[in-house]
Amino acid sequence: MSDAPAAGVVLPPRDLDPNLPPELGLYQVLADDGSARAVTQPAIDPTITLRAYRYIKLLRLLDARMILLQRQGRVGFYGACTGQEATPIGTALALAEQDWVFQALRESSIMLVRGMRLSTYLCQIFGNAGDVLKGRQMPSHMSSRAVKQVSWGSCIGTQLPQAVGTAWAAKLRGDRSVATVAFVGDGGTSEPDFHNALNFAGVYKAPCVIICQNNQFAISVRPERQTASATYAIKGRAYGVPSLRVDGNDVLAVYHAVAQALERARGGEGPTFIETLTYRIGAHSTSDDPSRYRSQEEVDAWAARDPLTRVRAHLVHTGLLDDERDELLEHELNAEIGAAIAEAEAFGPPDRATLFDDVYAELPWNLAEQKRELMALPPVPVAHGAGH
Ligand SMILES: Cc1ncc(C[n+]2csc(CCOP(=O)(O)OP(=O)(O)O)c2C)c(N)n1
Repeated sequence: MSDAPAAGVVLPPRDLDPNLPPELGLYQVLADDGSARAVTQPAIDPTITLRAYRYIKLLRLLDARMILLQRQGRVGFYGACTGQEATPIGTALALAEQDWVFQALRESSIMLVRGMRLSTYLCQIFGNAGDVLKGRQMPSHMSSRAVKQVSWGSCIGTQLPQAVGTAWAAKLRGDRSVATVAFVGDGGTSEPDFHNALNFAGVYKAPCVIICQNNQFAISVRPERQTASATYAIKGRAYGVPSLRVDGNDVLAVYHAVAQALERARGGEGPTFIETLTYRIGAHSTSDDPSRYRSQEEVDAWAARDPLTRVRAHLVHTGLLDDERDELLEHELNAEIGAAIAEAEAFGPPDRATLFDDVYAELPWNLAEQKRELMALPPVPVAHGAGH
């Protein structure tokens, strides 16, 4: 069999010259050949590696379950992170408690790593009475003040100026401990907000980290139709923002790069821009069929560098994991997910009176009248778990 890819198949880069500048190179900790070797040796506590594996695995299993629930009509929409888990999980493990996160579509899971209960997280996906957002947001557009994560607005890119502004505000207040982290997809880099945010962050040295998950697609649009730049990371250079490209399928590389960027931010050195090079193994969302625009051969080539198998191989290699412990973990995680779904789905829909909350301190007369009329109506029967 020839090693040459079929025409049009985009394969992951290999054997990049280690002397390339960081915006053009590819920072790795784990080798990408499945050998489980570490190619660089940052001192990473093994408990971080074990937590990274646990959460990537949780997210992989959770995404699969959520897609099934969506297909069954129990969830309205879902944006999976399959194949890209190393970016949110590696980042989450590098954050300090006081940091704020401004997510795009595929980073809600950071809230789980930062302590949100799985059933509370799922209540947001169901949009029910247990949801801290009162059922007002789409699944995968979640947030929680308790874990300092801000909801995504769905307009790609708007979260970036918000994150830079929040970082700048912390700096103006003289609080050196807070940094913000914002995410954007490769498609989002074509939005004006991306450029506004990077420019402002660079000029005012805002303590933030902006992370572009280059998953090779903006729905069906590929990087070569998105940019003529050699990499996304190089765009940061134009704004005077230190930038680097990281292997987004290597959770230890993401963790280490983000931890260093956060340290720079807290040290008063300003922003960092990180491109994490990865691949969206799943569909764009539950409303997409990727077989219309890419081949299975390409998906398989990237799947061979799966972030889950890579960190697993490393843990086995270093004696921290074996098949038996892994099976036990999988069993535990599936049980945890099953119990959390049952707990979350037991909630009914949000109380209709909450429709009038959180906008006015005192309801204007016309809304007060509408509320009275709505509350006088008989209850609407809602099929259990199918109100979406
Ligand atoms: C301002 C704006 N334009 C267009 C869209 C429609 N849209 C939704 S998702 C998407 C692609 C996003 O791709 P990317 O930023 O690479 O993120 P990914 O979904 O791949 O994680 C587009 C164009 C949108 N939501 N907002």
